[in-house]
Parts: sequence; structure tokens; C-alpha cells
Amino acid sequence: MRIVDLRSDTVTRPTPAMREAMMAAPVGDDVFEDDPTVIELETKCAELFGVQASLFVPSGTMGNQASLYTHAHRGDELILDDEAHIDWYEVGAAAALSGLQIRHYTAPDGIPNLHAIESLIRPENIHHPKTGIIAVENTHNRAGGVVVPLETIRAVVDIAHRHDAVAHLDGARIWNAAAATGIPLSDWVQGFDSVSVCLSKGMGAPVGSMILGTREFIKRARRTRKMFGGGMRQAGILAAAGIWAIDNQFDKLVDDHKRAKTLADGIRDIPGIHLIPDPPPTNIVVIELADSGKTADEVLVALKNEGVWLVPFGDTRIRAVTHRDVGDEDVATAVGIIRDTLTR
Ligand code: TLP
Repeated sequence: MRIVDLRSDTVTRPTPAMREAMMAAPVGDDVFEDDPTVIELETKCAELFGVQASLFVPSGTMGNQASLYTHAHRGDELILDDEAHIDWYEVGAAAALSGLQIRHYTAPDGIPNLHAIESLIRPENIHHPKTGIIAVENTHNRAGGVVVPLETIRAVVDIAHRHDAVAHLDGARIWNAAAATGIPLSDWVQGFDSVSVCLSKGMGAPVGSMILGTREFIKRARRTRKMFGGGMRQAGILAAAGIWAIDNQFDKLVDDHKRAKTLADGIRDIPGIHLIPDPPPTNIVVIELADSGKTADEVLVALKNEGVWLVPFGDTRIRAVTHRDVGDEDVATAVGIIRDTLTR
């Protein structure tokens, strides 16, 4: 049975050409800062995003958490929307590692609520924690791959800076925001005090994320990475995959977006479901099943038995993600099987 694996864009496997680039990469010891391929990737990303410096880290989680740790003072508050990846899927690390207290606002559509953020900022008072960090996610995963508009992003950064806080961007899929809008990568990260971007999602690298920031911040983040056990040695083998991805995969993300729309077109009229949002803005299709009377778990098991793999996003919510290893035929197969399963 052919499997259509729509669980995540993290499931992509390196292409033969990417593997060749990895095999051919000159390497050194990155803890001694003399791996030429890591240096090439870090230089390339700094230029591409228009920042002073960047740092190669093993994962998006480390990209976010090493950034937060590098900024944080224990007891500071971190303002986040209540669907943020940092809150849902990073094992409580902001509290456990950085001593941050999280303060939420609600943003079911993934778009930061500026008024809510402003109202959560703590006034100067001996009793209060200090608002230390405001974080934004773009594209927003749990909201369905939503692109947070540039003016909203800029307004959040402005609020942070007006209140002596720093702004962090979880830009795991910022590539998709740039691909979907045509607005350059550098515009999306401008003004942030730290940014984490992933090479191992739609970009298709097997491992790796980048932290972006000033030279001074990246120098400190390098120490944090070492403390977190993320100092890698001949990491050029992995960095080469990232360089290959930037050169060859970035301009193909629009195909993933088209396939997400095709998937949505094929299923939106199924009674009892709706898509969040509809149409899907990038490569993530979130399907709400509440009105169908079916649960996420039963639907996921039935789909899996037919070779279509998705993940739960709540008791009655499931997620499909398109990526490089899913072609037009796979999408057509998935549409057929999802229709059969949900109308049975
Ligand atoms: N997201 C994964 C899961 O953890 C949910 C996925 O399948 O989407 N920020 C965002 C917005 C992410 O979506 C992810 C991964 C990360 C950070 C963390 O990246 P990794 O998995 O490399 O630690």
C-alpha cells in the first residue's frame, strides 16, 4: 500500500542531490568555529535575512528555547498567543529552562491581537513580574498555516520595544510566508531581537534550524547552544543540506501551497466538516470535524488503515500538511480516502 504521509512537512527525506551535497561537504569542528560549511550556511542566512549574524542549531525547539534563554531573566513574563508552538509543543521549556512565566492572549485565527498584547504588559511595580519577551509565530501552525500580515508583525515589535521588552519570532515556516506573499524573507524578520527559522520543515533538510540576530546576541546564543548540548562537531554534513535546501527548495514551496488548496477543494463540501481557515493560506490544512459527530482519533485510525496519515490537532480536529514528498497523485488519493472515510 502506498502511504500518503501528511502528518507534517518534517517527514521529508533528503533527495539524492541533497545527499550528494552532504557527502561532498568540507567539514571542521563547529565548536571551534572552523567548520567551513557551517560558516557558509550561517553567512548565507545572515545575508538572505538581512541580519548581522546567524547560528546553526539542531532543531526549531532549540532555536526558540536558546533564543528565549539568551534573552531571559528568571521570573520575567513571556507574552504569547494561547495556540503558540512554544506553549503547546516545547515540553514546558520556557518555564523549565529559562524560568519564564507565560502570559496568554487568545488569537484563534493566529493573528496577534495588538490590543490584548498591550493590555497584558505589566506596569512598573515591585509586585509584578517584568514583561520580558513578546513572541509571535509566523506562519501560525495551529491556526492552519496562517500568514501574520507584515503590519501586524511590525506593530507587535513596536509594542515590545516601547515597553522595554524584546520581540522573538518563531519563524519555523517563515519561508512559507515569503513564498505565499512574494514579500522577501528579510522584511519578515526586520526589527525582531531574535528569530528562529527551520530548515527541516518544507525546506526538506533532515536536521537543522537557524537563530538570527545581532552579532552580539548570536555570540551569547552560541554559549546557550553549548549549554543546551547543541554544540555539534562536523556539522557541515548537516549544514550542506540546509544550503542545498535554500538554493533548490525554497522556490518550490509554492507547489506545496497549491497542493494544500487542491486538497481543500476536494474535501470542503463533505457534510459536517470545515477547514480552518478556508482556503488554506500555505501548506497546512486543518479540518474541524465537530459537526460530523466523529472524533479525531476514530477518523485518524480509519484513514491510517487506508494509507493516509494525518495528526490530531484536538479532540475533533485533524491536520494535513503538504510537502515535497507528496505529489499531485498522492493528493488525489488522499482526497478520495478522506471523502470515503468521512461520508461512510
Ligand atoms: N512543529 C511540529 C510539531 O512539533 C507540532 C509540526 O509537525 O508542525 N515552531 C513551529 C511553528 C513548529 O511548527 C515546530 C515544529 C517547531 C517550532 C519546532 O521544530 P522542531 O520540531 O525542529 O523542534
